[in-house]
Amino acid sequence: MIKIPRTPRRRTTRSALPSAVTAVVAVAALSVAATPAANAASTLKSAAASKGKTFGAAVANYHLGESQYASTLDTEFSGVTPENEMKWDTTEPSRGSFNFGAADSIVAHAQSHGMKIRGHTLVWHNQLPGWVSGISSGSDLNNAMTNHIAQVAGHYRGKIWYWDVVNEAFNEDGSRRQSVFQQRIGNAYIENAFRAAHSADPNAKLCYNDYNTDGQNAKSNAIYAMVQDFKNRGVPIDCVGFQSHLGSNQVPGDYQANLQRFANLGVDVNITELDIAGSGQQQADDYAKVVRACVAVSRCTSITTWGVTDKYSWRSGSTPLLFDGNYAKKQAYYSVISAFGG
Ligand code: G2I
Repeated sequence: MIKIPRTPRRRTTRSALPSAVTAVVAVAALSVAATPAANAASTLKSAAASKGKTFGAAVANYHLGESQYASTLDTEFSGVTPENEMKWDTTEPSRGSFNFGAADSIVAHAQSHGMKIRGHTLVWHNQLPGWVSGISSGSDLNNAMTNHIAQVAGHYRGKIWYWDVVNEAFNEDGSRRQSVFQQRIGNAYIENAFRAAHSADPNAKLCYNDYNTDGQNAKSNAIYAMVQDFKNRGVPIDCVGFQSHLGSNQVPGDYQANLQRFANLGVDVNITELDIAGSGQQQADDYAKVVRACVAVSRCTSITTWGVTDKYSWRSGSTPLLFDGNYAKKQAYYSVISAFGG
């Protein structure tokens, strides 16, 4: 804490101060004037930590060599999600042949900087290699799926905080997406995947992750029913991920209530892929709403933005992140800090 001496009353006192001291006092007084909460949290991760939360970012391994990218990540974020590197097309491009190089690099970077890791994602209809889609028998596909989970989650055993075990398995109307897994294996594929993940890494927390689930609607209701059923039957599920890819001024009014109703089922809730289109005050307000909701829900343990900088966002035209293309902090950055109470 910097103590600011009281303003000297007498001119003689002031001129007696060495000029270096005068300069320090002047700079301190200026910074106090500019930022009233001079000692409050000054990074995303410290602001989140003050409320017991982790603040993460999706990371692409091939950007880690860019110094501004890595230094922004290392300074501001306490969690990491590999953006593509743990997906099936990368980790098992042909059956039984595994490739962990890029994901291992991200994991090593995260571990050396004390960041928590969200594994993403074991079972998804997208970024799926052709050999998986080509399997015609349900039992063979189930074997391929559970083996994939055993190998990938097994490789990272003990290193993953949360795994997105199954991603985007529902349609907007609450019906099951007709993925190859759904078509060949049927409804049971989701619980089979969770059981396989639990065997492979018993200490990782296991999540179901989806988008357009940010308020109460047909899709989030269907997921809610599934989680309730899993908890009743002892299927190992620990968490629900809310991607929260949002448009401008579209945070649902019941965002917090929706997180809370899932938490009340006995699972953690994570905001897993947050990005909000827009700029300026509107974007800042939208981000603040999401952060305040997470702060208000004790089982909301982490917020992850889907990228570090607008420059590399999957929807960079919407400038949806907290750092602009030059890594400058945006208005939304400051509103996130203050929504955490910083
Ligand atoms: O689509 C946004 C996200 C929705 N939820 C699941 C997330 O896993 C998903 O992430 C995005 C990545 O941000 C993109 O980077 O998933 C996309 C694929 O569905 C990723 O895009 C892919 C491109 O389609 C490929 O052409 C490219 O080779 O990224 C690959 C690696 O740069």
